[in-house]
Amino acid sequence: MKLTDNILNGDLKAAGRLMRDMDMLTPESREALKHLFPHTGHAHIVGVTGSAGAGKSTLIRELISHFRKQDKVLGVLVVDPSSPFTEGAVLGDRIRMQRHAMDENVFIHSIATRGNTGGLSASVPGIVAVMDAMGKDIILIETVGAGQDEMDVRHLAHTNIVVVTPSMGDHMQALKAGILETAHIFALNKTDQPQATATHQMLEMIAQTKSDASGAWAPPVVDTQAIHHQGISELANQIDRHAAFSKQSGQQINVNTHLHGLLTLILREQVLDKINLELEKKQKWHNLLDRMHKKQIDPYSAAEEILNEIIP
Ligand SMILES: Nc1nc2c(ncn2[C@@H]2O[C@H](COP(=O)(O)OP(=O)(O)OP(=O)(O)O)[C@@H](O)[C@H]2O)c(=O)[nH]1
Ligand SMILES: [Mg+2]
Repeated sequence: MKLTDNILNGDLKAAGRLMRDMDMLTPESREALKHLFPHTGHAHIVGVTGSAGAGKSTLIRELISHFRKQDKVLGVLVVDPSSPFTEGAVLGDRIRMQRHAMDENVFIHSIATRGNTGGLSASVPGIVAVMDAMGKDIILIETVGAGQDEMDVRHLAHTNIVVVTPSMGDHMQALKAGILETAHIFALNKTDQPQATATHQMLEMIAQTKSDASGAWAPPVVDTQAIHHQGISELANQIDRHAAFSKQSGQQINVNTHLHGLLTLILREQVLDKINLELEKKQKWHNLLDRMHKKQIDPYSAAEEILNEIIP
């Protein structure tokens, strides 16, 4: 396949085009992915999650500088949150990362979340796979984590960094249940701000309870000041440490979680596509609604009827 050959030979424009096509889930882009999949599996995928403005983009910029010094090639995917507070974040992220915009060893791509399919854009796994097939050593995925959707981008990553700020200390209990659950590394950013020490201690406590539960990996808490270039090597070291840990024999957990996340996202999207196709058959819906109105059928049976047609 010409397109995939071009991508494998380092054609950045072709890669960018395929990633944009994937947003529309064209049949061609699916075919391309089938060809690219055998070439994936090299990259270490790192999720960088945290609330809006926590410093994710600045941290990623600093990490890129760090890893470039080691001659690693990188991919960055910025998943734009649909939150009105962070509108324009893609532009902002590009500006914050622009120091790397001219470096052809750093491939930066941004996408918008698609509201109507319930969270994460289904093109995310595909885009990550393309970057992986391109030969990237590390792929960083920036996303605002709500911690609600279990099919979150974090399930695609081998290593999840949760970025926390000192001011979030007060909300830690609420956070604990969701977003903190999947953390492999905590980056406590903006430690130049008040309450950094208290928040650090709180995170250590959460990390301890987590390590008790799983036994194998205790999430380290790394203090950073992204704008002052502080704590970056320590954060990068912890990423390397966790990468080595998850590659150890018998430690396939993260790899399987990654594949599980990948497959679930694709399946979910394809089923939703089929449901949306069904939704377009207006007459049929009209009939069902009519039958529901007349109490000839209940909504559960109606849903079952539709599902049985989609997945016989
Ligand atoms: N004081 C302080 N400010 C920081 C630090 N790191 C980042 N910032 C600032 O925090 C603001 C948000 O940083 P970003 O890197 O854009 O944060 P983000 O998490 O990517 O934000 P969104 O993508 O909008 O969710 C910017 O004004 C940064 O300059 C830090 O260590 N200390
Ligand atoms: Mg950002």
